[in-house]
Amino acid sequence: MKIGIVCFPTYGGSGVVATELGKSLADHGHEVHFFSYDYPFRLNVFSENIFFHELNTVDYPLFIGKPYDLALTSKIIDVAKHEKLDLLHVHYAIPHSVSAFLAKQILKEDDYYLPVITTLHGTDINLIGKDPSIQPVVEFVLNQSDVLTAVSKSLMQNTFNHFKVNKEIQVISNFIDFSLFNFDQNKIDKYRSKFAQAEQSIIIHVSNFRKVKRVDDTLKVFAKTSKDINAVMLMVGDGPERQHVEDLTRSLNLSNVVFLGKARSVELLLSISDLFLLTSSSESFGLSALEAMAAKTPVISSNIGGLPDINIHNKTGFLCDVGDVEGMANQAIKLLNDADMLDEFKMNAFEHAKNFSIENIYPIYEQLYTDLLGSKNV
Ligand code: GMT
Repeated sequence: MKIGIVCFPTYGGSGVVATELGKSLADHGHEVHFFSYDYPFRLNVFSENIFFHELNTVDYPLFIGKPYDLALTSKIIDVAKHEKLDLLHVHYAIPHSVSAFLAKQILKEDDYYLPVITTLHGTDINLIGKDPSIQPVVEFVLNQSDVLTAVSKSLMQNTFNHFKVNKEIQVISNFIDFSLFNFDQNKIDKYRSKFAQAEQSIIIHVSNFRKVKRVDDTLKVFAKTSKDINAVMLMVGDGPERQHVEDLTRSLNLSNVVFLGKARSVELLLSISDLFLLTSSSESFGLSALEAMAAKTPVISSNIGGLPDINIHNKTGFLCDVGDVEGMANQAIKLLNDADMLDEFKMNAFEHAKNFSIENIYPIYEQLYTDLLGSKNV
């Protein structure tokens, strides 16, 4: 098959999932064309089956910003026609499914039929998508997409709650490529010693530092935990809240917090850690928590969205109410104070994460494409 994939190139779950799926498709012999405004950061392989199409956005004094969605539409039309794409898979509804719909309509004028799959990821539905300024457009294009998928049951349910969607939404979980987590113990020990002494625990948080992640709660959980536990906190990622959280770290006089920014070696950083914290107010899936578990790191997280499907309470970690800093800190102290329990949770986390391996999820997407191309409705 010749497959177009539209995604954001940045340090976020939807871009990771789209890129890893594209890499797997290429490994299975499909031709994959990525569309994005920059080179996707996880597209770090060479394959004769992978092509990247960067958008050419125009700057013009009358516009507020650059018309990204129009540039994307035009690029899809051009590549679909010349490369003869069989289908287009867009990740994150806004504005990608709008551009996909427009491109599909324009291509129809030339009797070219381009089936579209939209994968819903999170804030495209739960936050920005339901804003009245764009809600009707999002609702319309969701219904126009040939296939809709969501990364969790919770996101599927929220989509039906917020939008009048008149078609099925297939739930396909996010996945993990376990080969990225294959470090030998020497490497882990060596890397760990760069951040912590032997007697110290490492607690980690990875996100894009947006308000929805409630990173100040993460820091407050660490502040309380570190009163009882000798620990270091690694803050990985960057985003709008980072400065505020760094300021809070200083005002709380926390010297053992390290901000690493958009580190490339996230899998290794997760592998040297003892505990992952994710205090978000909304999380449709929580890929970062699943990645932590794939690295044998238990998770203390909020109990919202898709997180309870990944983080099994009292087994792979603990779930607490959003904002329950005290509860999360108490669970962290309990876990980090009990070496046997910690070892057991590490193995439980790893075992549960295996249910989400790419080998389990990839065939579902491939089948979806095959069924779509075989269906009469396209
Ligand atoms: O929707 C977002 O906030 C961005 C998106 C991303 O690109 O990182 O995150 C969402 O999609 C991820 C991949 O499917 C999920 O793991 C995240 O839980 C989800 N984020 C939220 O729901 C806040």
